[in-house]
Amino acid sequence: MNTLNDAIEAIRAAGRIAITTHIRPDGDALGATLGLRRILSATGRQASIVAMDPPPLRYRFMMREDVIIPASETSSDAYDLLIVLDTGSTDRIPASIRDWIPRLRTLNIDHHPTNTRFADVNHVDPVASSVGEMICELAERAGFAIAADAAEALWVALITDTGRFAYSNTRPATLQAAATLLRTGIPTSQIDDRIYNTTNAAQIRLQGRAIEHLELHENGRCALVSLSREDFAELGCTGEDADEIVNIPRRVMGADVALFLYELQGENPRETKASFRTGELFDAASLCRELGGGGHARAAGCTLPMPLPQAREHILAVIHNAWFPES
Ligand SMILES: [Mn+2]
Repeated sequence: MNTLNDAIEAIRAAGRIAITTHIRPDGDALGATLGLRRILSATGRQASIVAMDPPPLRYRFMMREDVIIPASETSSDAYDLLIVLDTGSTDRIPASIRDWIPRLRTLNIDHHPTNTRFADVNHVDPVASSVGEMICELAERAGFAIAADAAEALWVALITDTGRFAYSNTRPATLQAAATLLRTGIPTSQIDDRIYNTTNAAQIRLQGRAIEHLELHENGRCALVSLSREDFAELGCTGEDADEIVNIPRRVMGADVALFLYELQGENPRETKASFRTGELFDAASLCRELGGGGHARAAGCTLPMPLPQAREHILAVIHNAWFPES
């Protein structure tokens, strides 16, 4: 039961620690990774970020003296412990270090209910808002200080995974962690501007294209937007420009299933990524797990090995059968 103490023990027993997170890292993955690296370095441990994908542009300001060591420049022998953050299964670990898992002692700190417990020590807390929140709790329990540089990274983890403390995963412990971070004097308003108020014209045009493609299904209870590979190419956009778009169908009143479908760049044959946001009635994580993906009850996703039109038909049929069989 007390996996937090097990996690602290694993960290205490290690002198040379590698930290990584899931591919295509989001705000929580980056914030937790940078935050934990800074906390552990301040305790005198050797802590390195290994094989992490580079941060998307909007999060690049978070990088300070942090160095991402590519797998080609190191090996599993250089560490006593690999900490994998915000990652529910091994297929989400960067491919270049996936084979480190059996070779090295591993600690997984995660909050996905779909977590497969792939590590030696698994500290998994599905009710935690974010791994950032879990790192705050760990630092406090272990007596590790959280300085302002770590607090800034963990703040990003908290606000991005909770929709700035608006989603139902925000709990009293989330705001207590937030209070701990605020006491270090971090510039929260500047951080907010860096992440949320940096849209460019191409991203706004991409949102416009998605809005044009809005569809309603199941008597308005399922709202869907989609973007094809051609939409991205015409507007000069990449998948990175699309990370807020699932919030567009979420805003439709009466839609308790919001869905964003888009074709990934450069994948041949074409693949379609699906992002789900659901209300309390529908468990997006279990539906996405059946489709080969995973995530959280209210926010989950999967990738289907087919072009957008087929993926759209398939997912709408799966949603209908699972959630609206009567209608
Ligand atoms: Mn997360």
